[in-house]
Amino acid sequence: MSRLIVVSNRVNPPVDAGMGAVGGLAMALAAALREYSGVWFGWSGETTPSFSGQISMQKVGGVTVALMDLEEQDREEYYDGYANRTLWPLFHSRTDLAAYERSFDAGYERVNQRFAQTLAPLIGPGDVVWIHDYHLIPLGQALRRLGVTNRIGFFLHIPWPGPRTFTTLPEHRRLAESLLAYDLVGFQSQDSLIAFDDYVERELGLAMEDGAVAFEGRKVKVGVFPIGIEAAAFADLAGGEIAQATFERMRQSQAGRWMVIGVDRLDYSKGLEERFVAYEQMLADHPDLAERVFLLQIATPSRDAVQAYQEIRARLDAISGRINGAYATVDWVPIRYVNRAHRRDELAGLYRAAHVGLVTPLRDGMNLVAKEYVAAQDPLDPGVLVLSRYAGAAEQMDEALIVNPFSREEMSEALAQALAMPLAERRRRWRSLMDGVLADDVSAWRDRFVAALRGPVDRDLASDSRLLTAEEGDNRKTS
Ligand code: ADQ
Repeated sequence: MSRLIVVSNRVNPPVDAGMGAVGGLAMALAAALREYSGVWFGWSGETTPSFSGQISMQKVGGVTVALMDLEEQDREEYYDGYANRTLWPLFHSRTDLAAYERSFDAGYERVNQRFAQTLAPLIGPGDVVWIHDYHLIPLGQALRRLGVTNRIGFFLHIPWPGPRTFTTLPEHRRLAESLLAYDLVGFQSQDSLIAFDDYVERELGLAMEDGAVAFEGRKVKVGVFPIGIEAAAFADLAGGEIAQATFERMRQSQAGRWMVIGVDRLDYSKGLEERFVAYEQMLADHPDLAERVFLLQIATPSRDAVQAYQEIRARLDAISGRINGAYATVDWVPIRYVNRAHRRDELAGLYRAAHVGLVTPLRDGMNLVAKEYVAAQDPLDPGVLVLSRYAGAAEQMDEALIVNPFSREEMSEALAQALAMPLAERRRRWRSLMDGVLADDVSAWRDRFVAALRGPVDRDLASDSRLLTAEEGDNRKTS
C-alpha cells in the first residue's frame, strides 16, 4: 500500500493516546499516518549554524516523524518573516500589518527549497504527499522541479484573501501559480474558494471548470474541505472526570452568575479588542446585567517575536483593565482575562460551564473553538454560540447567533439575546449544530481530502481525457 506523507512547518504528533495539550488536527493526522503507515515531515523548531539537510527519524506515539533543523536566518526570514509577518496578516486582510520585504520572500523560497531537497529522497513510488498551510505553498512546485511526479495535495488552513488584497503582495503571481503544481488544492470555506477562483480568472486569465483549473497542460482539482474536530471524543472528554471537576469549580466561583467564554490564541485576527468593547457596550446598554454576568477570556500568547503581537497584548491588557476599572465592584470582576494555556479536558469543562461561547474573529479560516464549544455542551442544558460571520465555521453553523464582529452594537445585542434565550430554543439550535459537528468531524475531513487526492485526477490534458489511477499518475512525468 502506498504511504501517506504529511508535511507541515512544525510536527506535533500526540505523545500518548489521551488528550493532553495536542489538538484534534494532530490526532487525526497521526491516525491517518498509522493507517497508511506514513511519515510526518517538517521543521524540528531547532536551528543549526549551517543547514545540513540531515533528517532525524523518530517514532512518536506510533507515528514516524522526520525532522530537519533550519538556520537562524531561516527562522527570521521564513518563519517570523514571510510566514508570520507577510502571509498571515495579508491572508487575514490586514495589509496594514503586512511586511513586504524581499529578504523575507527570499528566505521563504530558500526554506521551501530546503524542504523539497530534504523531503524528495524520502518519497517512494506510489506515495501520496499532503502539504499543509501557508508556510509551504511553493513546496509542491519545488518537488515537481526535482522530478517528483507523485500525487501531491495542499490544504490551506487560513482564509484565501480577496483578489485586491492578494495583489498587494509583490510576488502574488508567482505564489499563486506555484499552487497550480498540485494535484489537489483544498480550502476551508466556499468564501476562500470563490476568492481564489476570482483571482485565477482575473489575474491569471484561467478558468475554473467542474472544480478544476487547467494550467500548462494539466488539471488541478480545487475544493472546499471544512476541517472539523474529534467531536465524539471531545464530547466524551467534557463528561469526564477532570472536565467535570473543572465544571464544578467554575460553577462555584460563578456564584449564580452567567458566564460568557472566549478561548483564542492571542492574535489580532481573533477580534479580541472588538469583543471586549462589545461586552463593555452590553454592560452600558443593560445596567440590569451588572454583577449578573462575567466574561472569561482565555488568550494564550503566541508569536511573541513579532511586534504586532506584543502590541495587541499590551492593548488588551489596557482595555480589560479599563473595563474592569470602570465596572468592577468589591465582589464582581466583569472580565476575567487569563493568558495561560489549559489542558484540553479542563477546556472542555470550562466550555460546558459557560452559558455563551463568544467566537468573534475578524477573519478565520475555520475556527475550531466554535466546534469545541458546541461539542462540550450538556445536551439537556446547552449554552449558546455567538459566532462571527467571518469565521469559516459560519458557513456550516448557521444555527449559531451569527454576528458582524466589526459592529459592537450588533454583538452587544446578540450577547444579550444569547443570555436571555429560552431553554427550548437553546436545545433546538444546539442539536442542529451538534449534528453538523459530529458528521463533519476531523476524520471525515481527512478522509475526504485523502480520497480526493488519491482518486481520479485528469492530470494530463495533452494525452487524452481518460482518468488516471494513482499508480498511472505516479508513473508519468508531469513537469
Ligand atoms: P488557529 O488560528 O490556532 O488555527 P483555532 O481553529 O481556533 O485557531 O484553533 C485553536 C486551537 O487551540 C483550538 O483547538 C483551541 O482549543 C486551542 N487553544 C486555544 N487557546 C488555548 C488555550 N489557552 N489552552 C489550550 N488550548 C487552546 C488555524 C486557523 C483556523 C483553523 C485551524 C485548523 O487559523 O482558522 O480552524 O488552523 O485548520
